[in-house]
Amino acid sequence: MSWDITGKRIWVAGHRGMVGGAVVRRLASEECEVITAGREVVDLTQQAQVRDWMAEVKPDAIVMAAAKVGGIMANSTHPVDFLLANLQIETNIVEAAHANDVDRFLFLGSSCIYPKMAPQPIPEDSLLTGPLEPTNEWYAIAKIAGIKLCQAYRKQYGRDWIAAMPTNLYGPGDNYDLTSSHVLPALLRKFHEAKESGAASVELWGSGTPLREFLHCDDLADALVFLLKEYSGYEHVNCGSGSEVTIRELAETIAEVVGYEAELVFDSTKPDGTPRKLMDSSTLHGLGWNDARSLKDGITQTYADWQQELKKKESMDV
Ligand code: GFB
Repeated sequence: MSWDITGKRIWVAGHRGMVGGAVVRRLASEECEVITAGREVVDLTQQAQVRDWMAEVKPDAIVMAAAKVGGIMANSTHPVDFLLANLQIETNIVEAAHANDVDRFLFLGSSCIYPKMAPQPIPEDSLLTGPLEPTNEWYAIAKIAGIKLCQAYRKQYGRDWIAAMPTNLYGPGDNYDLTSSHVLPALLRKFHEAKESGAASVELWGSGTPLREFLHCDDLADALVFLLKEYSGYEHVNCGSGSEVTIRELAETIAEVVGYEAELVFDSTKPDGTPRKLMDSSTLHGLGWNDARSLKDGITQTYADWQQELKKKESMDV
């Protein structure tokens, strides 16, 4: 199938986030109209506001990059926030999308939807075949519900809505708060600050042995626009880079990019989470997309982007 994006009005829900921002950047090179709306315009956790806004704007398509997201610590310490807010956002949007006859809807989940001990690389059909990882089961359940909502609307109303499952993401616009962020931005910041202060060591959480797959958000955005145009199917589609590193190896790569060698100190009181979650992205590759940049290149570009952001903030603070 091919969905013609030309002239279409596409709402990027969550445009201020890392993924939403990447999708807006990617759509700039398409012949379409990009619609965005900040929280001050429509609070996506409020059903009435979403209904009214969608009835007024009537987008042709929605890329669902709005979510309550966070790293392992934020997820495991705020279960209500991650389950409730994400359920509210997705149910409000899909219900209003159906009421306003939105043609294409691309739901975004996460690789944490899969069982903790899923076969690796993780195929899409291992969903719901085993217990989830406890640190992020709340977010995972909300995202699984989103996949099921897309399938339910396809089954009951014939909606050509699809779902994509990204792996761990990083890139411009990421969250660098050390308690709520994901590991890659956290380590970039820790090594950057260690270099500035001359600290002898950098503290990491857990054992350093878990394996993680990473994808730059701009590569994800390119894959998402590809799927929006080319994919129509009941099953969700994994979107990964196909390569994984241990957290220790990630730290060593980040040390190299930042240009600062420090002793790695592992805090074993912090959780490791899922030991491994490399996804099988052969469905996506079979459809025709396989264009992820190398982790080293992605981290190098991300560090340069972040340093620019820091300089801009410093100049504004003066
Ligand atoms: O990226 P992260 O927070 O989330 O942690 P997950 C990945 C691994 O990095 C864990 C270790 O084993 C952490 O213990 N780690 C080491 C650190 N040092 C740090 C640090 O300073 N900060 C952080 N954050 N981690 C997330 C889910 O799981 O994956 C989300 O919680 C989402 O819901 C995301 O699904 C894709 O990769 O473990």
